[in-house]
Amino acid sequence: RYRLPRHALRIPYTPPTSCRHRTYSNTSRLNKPIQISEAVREALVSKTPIVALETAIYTHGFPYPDNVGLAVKVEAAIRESGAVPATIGILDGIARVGFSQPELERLASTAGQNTTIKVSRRDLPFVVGMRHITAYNGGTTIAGTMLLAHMAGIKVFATGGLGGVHRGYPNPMDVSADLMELGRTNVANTFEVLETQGVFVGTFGKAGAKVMLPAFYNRESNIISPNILESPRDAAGLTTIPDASHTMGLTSGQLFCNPIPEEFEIPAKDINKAISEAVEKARNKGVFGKDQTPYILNEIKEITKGASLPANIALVLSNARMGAQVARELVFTSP
Ligand code: PSU
Ligand code: MN
Repeated sequence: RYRLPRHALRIPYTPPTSCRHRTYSNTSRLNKPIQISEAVREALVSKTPIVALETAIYTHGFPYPDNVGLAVKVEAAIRESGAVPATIGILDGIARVGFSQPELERLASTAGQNTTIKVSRRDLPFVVGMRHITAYNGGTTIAGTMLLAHMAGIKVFATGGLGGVHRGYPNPMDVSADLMELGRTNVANTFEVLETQGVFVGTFGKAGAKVMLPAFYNRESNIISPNILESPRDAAGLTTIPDASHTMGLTSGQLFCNPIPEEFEIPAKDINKAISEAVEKARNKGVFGKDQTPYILNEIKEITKGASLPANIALVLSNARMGAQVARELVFTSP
């Protein structure tokens, strides 16, 4: 198979016609590695509230075709809440900030293909650098998405599940890059699952009440939330800190936790049993690293006979709406 010499990546070069169809993607080598959609650009320029969204949840966290439906619904929820969605992911080897609906449907429908990669911080240079050779598609994880959102100047990001410290740590020593990214990139987030350090963490709830950090499929974990946010405005007030903290040299993110809507909660004893079984099965099968969460999510779906999906959808939509409200407050309160 023809391979492009490494140095050729740096100079304009058109391959001979004879090998073009076999070895080159239809993506021009002169295409910019990062592209921001017209809608997101306009929103940035006009200071319209924007919410960034990840795509690994579609390519690696949800089965097809539910993932396509979810992708479309999440964007709609953000628009209905008065903000502009900026879905972030890799399409044909290009890091995209903002997708059209057909593009979004196309990316989600490539879930499961071996040229569709789960893209965290470490994978970005690979998928983007290889774009002249192989047109990879990719769902960006929270870490990958935060990095690109920050680059584009987007301050609020909504999602479902944050990567964490896998059970059994330090054996295996598997800690998601999501947690490291929150430590160094100042983008605000609404999430569910949570193990973190060095980052502001607050949970939406009533001041004075005992507010627990939410678990994923149910509203309460057994950890008390270090802070309470009474409203999206509280969260926005905190998010303006990045501007101040920038001058102080602080570049960390903030994590705003939003418990799953009550009516979609799965009782802790049921879901914890499913999670333990799924984790156990992953371990026995030797599934590790980036494959672990997708495998476990799929097992939980099987064990709960599909009941985990509506819960997951509900919490993501609820977070999207909350993210939009925070982004709106941020626009109103920012200088
Ligand atoms: N948890 C979920 N659903 C998901 C993910 C986590 O309930 O889709 C995805 C997110 O994209 C998250 C990523 O950023 O998994 C974390 O993967 P890793 O542990 O490989 O960093
Ligand atoms: Mn992980």
